[in-house]
Amino acid sequence: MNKSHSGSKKIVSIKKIKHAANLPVKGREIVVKSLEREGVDTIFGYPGGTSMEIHQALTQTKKIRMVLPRHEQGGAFAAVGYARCTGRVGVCLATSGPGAINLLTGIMDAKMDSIPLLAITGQVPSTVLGTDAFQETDIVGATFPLVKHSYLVKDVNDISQIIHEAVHIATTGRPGPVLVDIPKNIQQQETIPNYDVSFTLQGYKPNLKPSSPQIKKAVHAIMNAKRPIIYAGGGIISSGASQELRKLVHKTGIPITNTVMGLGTFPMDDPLSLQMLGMHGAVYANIAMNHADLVIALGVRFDDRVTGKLAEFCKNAKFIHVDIDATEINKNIVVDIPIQGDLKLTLHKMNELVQPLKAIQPWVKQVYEWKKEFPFTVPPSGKHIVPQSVICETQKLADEDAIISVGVGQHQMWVAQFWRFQQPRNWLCSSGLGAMGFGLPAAMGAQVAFPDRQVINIDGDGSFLMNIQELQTLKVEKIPVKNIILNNAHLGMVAQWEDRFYKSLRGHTYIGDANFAEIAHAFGVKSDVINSPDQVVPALKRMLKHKGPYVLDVKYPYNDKSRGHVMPMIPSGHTYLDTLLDAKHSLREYWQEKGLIE
Ligand SMILES: Cc1ncc(C[n+]2csc(CCOP(=O)(O)OP(=O)(O)O)c2C)c(N)n1
Repeated sequence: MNKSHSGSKKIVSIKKIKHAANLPVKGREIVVKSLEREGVDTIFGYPGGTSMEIHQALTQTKKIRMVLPRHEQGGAFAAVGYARCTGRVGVCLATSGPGAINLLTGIMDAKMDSIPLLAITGQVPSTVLGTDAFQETDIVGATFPLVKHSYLVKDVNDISQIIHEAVHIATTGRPGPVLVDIPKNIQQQETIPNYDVSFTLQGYKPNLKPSSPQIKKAVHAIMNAKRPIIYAGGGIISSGASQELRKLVHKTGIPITNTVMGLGTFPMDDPLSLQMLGMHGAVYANIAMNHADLVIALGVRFDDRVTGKLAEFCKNAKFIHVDIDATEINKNIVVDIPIQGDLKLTLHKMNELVQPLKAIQPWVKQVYEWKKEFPFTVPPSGKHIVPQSVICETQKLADEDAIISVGVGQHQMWVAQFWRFQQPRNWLCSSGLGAMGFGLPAAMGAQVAFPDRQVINIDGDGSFLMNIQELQTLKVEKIPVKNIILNNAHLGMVAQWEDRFYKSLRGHTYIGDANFAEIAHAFGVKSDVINSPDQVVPALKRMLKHKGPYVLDVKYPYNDKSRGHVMPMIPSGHTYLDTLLDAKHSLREYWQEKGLIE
C-alpha cells in the first residue's frame, strides 16, 4: 500500500481545491483521476524516468492501490490475473523503452485469451519523439499486432477522454488489451481538466444482439439432433453466461465439454460434464465430439490444440457457433449455423425455446460408457511423489472457492485434468499464449483482488523461475499467495515431447535441482520442501494454515516412462483416433484389437 510521505497532506488539500475550483492541474493528475473515475482500484506499476510523474500523482490517491512488481512482465501478468478473476479491467504501468517492452508478453497473453487489460506506458517527451532519445521505443508500433487498440496521447486535454475510451474498448465486445502511451511532457503540462467524457470512437459498436431467426434455426437443429454435444470456452466467462449455460445443459440433457479457457463454466463433477477436450483432454470428450451429429460451439476458437487435424475434426457433425466476434466465425471451421452476438443473451433466448431432449438418451448412455472406460487416472505412488496426487490432495484440503493459478507445462495440464472446477473465474491459466512465468504474478494479481480468498499457484520449476522475483512483492506487499512447485528439475513438457518424438535425446531440458525453499527463505517467504509421498498431506496442511505467502517445493523425479507423461495425448496435427492412451497403445490400436474399427 502507498505510504504518504511527510508534507503530502498539504499537497493533497491543494490538489483537491484545484480540482474543485476547476483550476489547472497536471496531466499526471488527470491520468490518476480519470482512472479513479473508471473504477480502477489497483495498478501494477514499475517506475522509470518517463512514468515517475504518474507514480508521483499516484502517491496522492487513497482510491488506488499501487502494487510494485519486481519486473514489468510480472506487473502485466498480475494485471491479467486481477482481470481474469474479477472480470474488471486490469491495469499495468511501465516506463518507456525497456519497461514498456517488458509488458509485451502480458499484453499478448491478454490478446490471446480475450482479457480486458489497460497498459499505460510513459513515453519520452513528444518534443524528442523520433530522435532515438534515451529509452525511446515506438511501443505503439511494437504492440500494434498485439492490442485491440492503442493511443499515443498528443494533447493533455485528451487524457480523460482517451482513458475512458481505452477502458471501454478493453472491456466491451470481445475483451482485450489496450495501450495508452503518454509522453512525459504531456504528463507535466497543466490544463483545466474536463472529465465530462463520452465514447466517440467511430466504427466501434460491437453488436450484442443475436439474430432471432438464427437462434430459431439453432434451436431447431438442437431439437432434431440425435448426438449433440456442447463445446464451451472462455467466451462464456467473458459474457458472464455460466448460469445460462448450466440451464441449457440441464434443460436439454446435452453432454458438455470445455476448452482449457472454459473450465469452471460448468461444474466438472456433474455427470454431464466431459471435462476438458483436446490434446491432453479426456479421451471420452474427444471421442464424443467426433461421434456427435451436432456440435454447439459457444465462445470458442476451434484452436488447433482442440481440433488436431482439421480435415478430420468432427467429420459427421453440423456446427452451431455463437461468438461475440464475427471474425471468429468461419475462421477455422466453416459452420452451418453462425450466430454473432453476446452469449448470455443468446443462451437466455435459446433456453426459452429448447425442450428436454428425450431422443438423445441412447447417446448420453453411450457417452457415460466412454466416460467409465477411459477415466483420468493418477499413477500409483511408489517411493516417489506423484504430482497428479498432489493436485488431488490440494483440492481436498483447499477452500471451495480457492483460485488456482498455473505456469505452463506438464503441471498445467495435470491441474486442468485433475482439479474439478465448479465456478468460473477461479482458474488462471495462460491458455492461448502458453506463457511460462504466468503462475506466480497472475496469482499475485488475483490475491490483491481477493485478499480473503485462498489463492494457490501450482507451478512448474521452470515456469516459477521465470518470474521468481515476485516473491519479494508477495513479502513486501503482504500478499499471501501459496505456491506449490512441482519440481522435477526438468522442462518437463518439452522433455515429454523429446521422449515421444525425439528418442529421449535431451536438447537442453534439464535445468537443475534448485532448492526453492531456500530461495523463498532468502526473500523472507516461509517455505518447506518435501520429497516423499507421506509428507504431502501434512505439508499441504501446514501451508494452507499459514497466514502469509508460502512456497512448498515438491520434489519428484522426471520420469521418461508414460507414468511421468501427461496422458492421454493426441500428437499435434493428428486425430482423436491417434490418442496415445499409454506407453503402448493408441485409441486406434485399442479399438482395432477389440474389433470395433478396421
Ligand atoms: C516463455 C516460454 N518459453 C518457453 C516455452 C516452451 N515450454 C512449454 S512447456 C515448457 C516446460 C515447462 O517446464 P516447467 O515449468 O518446469 O513445467 P513442467 O512441464 O515440468 O511441469 C517449455 C519450455 C513456453 N511455453 N513459454
